[in-house]
Amino acid sequence: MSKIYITGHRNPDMDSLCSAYAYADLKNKIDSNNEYIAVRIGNLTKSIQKFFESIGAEAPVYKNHIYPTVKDVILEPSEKMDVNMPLTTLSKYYNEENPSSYPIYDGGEFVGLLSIDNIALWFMQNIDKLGKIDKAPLIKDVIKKREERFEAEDLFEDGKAILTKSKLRGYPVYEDNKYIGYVTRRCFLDAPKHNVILVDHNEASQSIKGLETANIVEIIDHHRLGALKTTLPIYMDIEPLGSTCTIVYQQYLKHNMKPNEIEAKVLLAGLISDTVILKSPTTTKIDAEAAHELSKIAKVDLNEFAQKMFSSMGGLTVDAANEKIESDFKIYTENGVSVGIGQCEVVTLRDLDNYKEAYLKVLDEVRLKNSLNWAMLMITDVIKETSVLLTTDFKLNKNIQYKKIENNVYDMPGVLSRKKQLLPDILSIINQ
Ligand SMILES: [Mn+2]
Repeated sequence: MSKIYITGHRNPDMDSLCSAYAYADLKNKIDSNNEYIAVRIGNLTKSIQKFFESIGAEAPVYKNHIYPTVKDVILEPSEKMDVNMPLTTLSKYYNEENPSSYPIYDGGEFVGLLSIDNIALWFMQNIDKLGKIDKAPLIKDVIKKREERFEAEDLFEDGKAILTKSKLRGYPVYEDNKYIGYVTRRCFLDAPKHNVILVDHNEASQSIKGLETANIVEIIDHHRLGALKTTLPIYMDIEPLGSTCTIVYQQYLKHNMKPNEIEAKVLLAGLISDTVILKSPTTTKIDAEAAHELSKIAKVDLNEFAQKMFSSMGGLTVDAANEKIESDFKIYTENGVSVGIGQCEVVTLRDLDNYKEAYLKVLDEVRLKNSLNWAMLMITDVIKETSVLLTTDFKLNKNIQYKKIENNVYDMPGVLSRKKQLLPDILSIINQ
């Protein structure tokens, strides 16, 4: 059974988290040959984590990268060899497997790798000293303990480079200070590939680190198609709908599966988050129908559930400025100008004055940190269906068409979508 990771984009939003969660559930139900694991490739705000808990679900687990690691190629023989056994016990294995190293135990505890070099050296030295050898030595007389080791999460390429240069033929591998197996040079002939399904994105630049070393097996998305090459034909479901969760719900229907109550809540959360309670211009009839069917399955009132979700996400506090700006921050480069646009949702903009100054300051720090020319934050009031835009100082600010409230603060009545409304406006300013 192989593992297949399902991930949304970097700086995951609700749609990315929820579609990965629900699609992994569906795939695990319809395909028992593989194990599907929903992951996220960015931080989770505490409020999102709490929201998942409140609906009885567990948010996808964090995964740093998808590069192959040393752990992916470890060996471990089925039979344990003890230091007190005669060396000749191993002859069968050397005859059949020709291992360059062999793990040795002492009463069940791993002690080290016995290498073919240890054995050769022992015989040469003893013949030299004694002239002949009457009796087979015990393994403990021959083995030489070494300090060198790999950690399970060491990258495959790093392990390969180290072992290629090393005098040693094999290294033991440890995880959490516990021996889990060993590797020899032979383990590094071919790099293993992890399998991954991309949801809510399809561009490598927005995806998990190490994607180029992995097999992309499926893409489920509702964004523009970016350039991505695969070696094999893959399954794709890319539709211009309001949320990836809508597409995942349709996948359930295609497979004659009905989401359970928790899955329906998760799908609904992603759907209403991406479509701002079905009000964003990205919303289609299919999204609205899916939302109503899902709220029936989840036994919730759509609007009540949405209010509860958005208010549990919390307002914008000064302390949380970094977290709020960076949790959904997308970087675009156009015509030599790099611009980062964050988006957050609130249930009211009445308290804007309380945190505006602090957010403008942190926004500029985020811009510097990412070496950007320009950074902005779109704060959307999901109840009143309006947004406010904060920007850093930049020469193109003067070309922004939205109504200026004050320096670097703009009113965007009715603007709810970064992708369909704000971004095209900003790109056209850059291209002017
Ligand atoms: Mn989405």
